[in-house]
Amino acid sequence: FENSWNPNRSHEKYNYGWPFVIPKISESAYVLDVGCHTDSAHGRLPNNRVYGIDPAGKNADFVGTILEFEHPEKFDVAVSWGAINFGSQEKIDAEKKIEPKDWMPDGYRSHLIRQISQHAHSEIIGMQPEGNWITRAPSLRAKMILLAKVQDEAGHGLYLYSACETLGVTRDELNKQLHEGKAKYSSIFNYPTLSWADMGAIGWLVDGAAIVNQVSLQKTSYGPYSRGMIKICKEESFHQRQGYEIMTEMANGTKEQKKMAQDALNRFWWPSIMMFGPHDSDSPRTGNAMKWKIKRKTNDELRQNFIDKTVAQADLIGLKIPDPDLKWNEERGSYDFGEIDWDEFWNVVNGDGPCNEQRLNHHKKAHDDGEWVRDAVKAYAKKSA
Ligand code: FAQ
Repeated sequence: FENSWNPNRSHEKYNYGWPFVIPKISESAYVLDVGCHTDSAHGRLPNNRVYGIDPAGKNADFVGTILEFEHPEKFDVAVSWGAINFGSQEKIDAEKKIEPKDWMPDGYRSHLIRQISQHAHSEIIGMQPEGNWITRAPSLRAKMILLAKVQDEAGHGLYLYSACETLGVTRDELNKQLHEGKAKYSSIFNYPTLSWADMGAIGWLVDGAAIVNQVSLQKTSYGPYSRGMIKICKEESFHQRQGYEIMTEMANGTKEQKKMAQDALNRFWWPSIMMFGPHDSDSPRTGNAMKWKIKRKTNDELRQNFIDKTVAQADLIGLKIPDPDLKWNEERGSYDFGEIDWDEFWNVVNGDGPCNEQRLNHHKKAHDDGEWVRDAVKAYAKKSA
């Protein structure tokens, strides 16, 4: 508590900092200062009767928590200015979560808005490649599972948009950024899904990669993002298994089915390992992200972790990872792997992937087609207010 106090706080920055609140307090008011610490509001309200309480306040009128506090008189006003002091680097270092109303550096806020919104857009755009196969699933069981999975992705998008909105940005603004090409979404969703085996490859590899990344994000320093990740990871594990089940069945099926499974692995392997982003040495965002504990592992650490896990899974079902340089490195205790085609990665990130245009147009159309629903909801809310 004492260690995370930020002495350089600036009340001027906040709507409820004392320079804005004090003029609103009448001089005849009896004021309770909750969390007065060592400098209660006495000095700032020289004409008022002020009573300060604080469990750690050596000079408080009452040393203890508000739950223990009893007082014979009634107060006219209660002020509490303590909470805004805890959004410091020390707090992050101490692994305490930053919550929406805490003070945070502008850079931390905008970094989070960027990352969380791009993550949300990925979940939503990510519904399209799999949505493509719902009507063509090979059995009712497969159709129900795929439908549930795609629906889960919509839910993930919504948790993430909500987490992002706690940072002071609106959903409309986020959609606008996506439609104008200012916000990115994961490169992986710009590849086409050509066969049913691609549903297996996406669940196994894409959700598998997403889990590796998101498990580490469960420990991210921003509370709402971290809590969202915990729930999302539970669902992603099911997604990864449904994909691996499809791959296992196809790999053990007819010759043609095994060929389809191998072809899906061949097409999705490299884009999946690109999902983790550029090498650390070429990743401009990693420095701040690690300092602020937004990211808990770097792009290369996560990529390596994913590859090390996945190779054995491919072996188990008799499929071959399409990388001639993939080799166990005894010394590192990890797999060495071949060079990623970074030209392809940046082309896709910058809008020139096989399906970028199609994905974005589809999103815009769905958004426009849904306008009447948003209007109806607003009209109903107005009527019932
Ligand atoms: N695609 O400096 P860095 C899912 C951009 S999982 C597109 O390394 P950072 C589940 C990056 O934004 C997929 N752009 O950046 C699912 C930055 O551009 P900016 C979503 C990429 O942020 C499964 C620039 O390159 N998961 O959806 C990519 O430190 C199946 C420089 O890069 C997340 O978003 C890329 N692959 O690291 C759904 C996880 N990589 O913004 C449906 C959260 C990099 O400066 C079906 N995000 N860029 O203009 C993260 O962990 C990070 O943001 C990274 C990138 C690792 C993606």
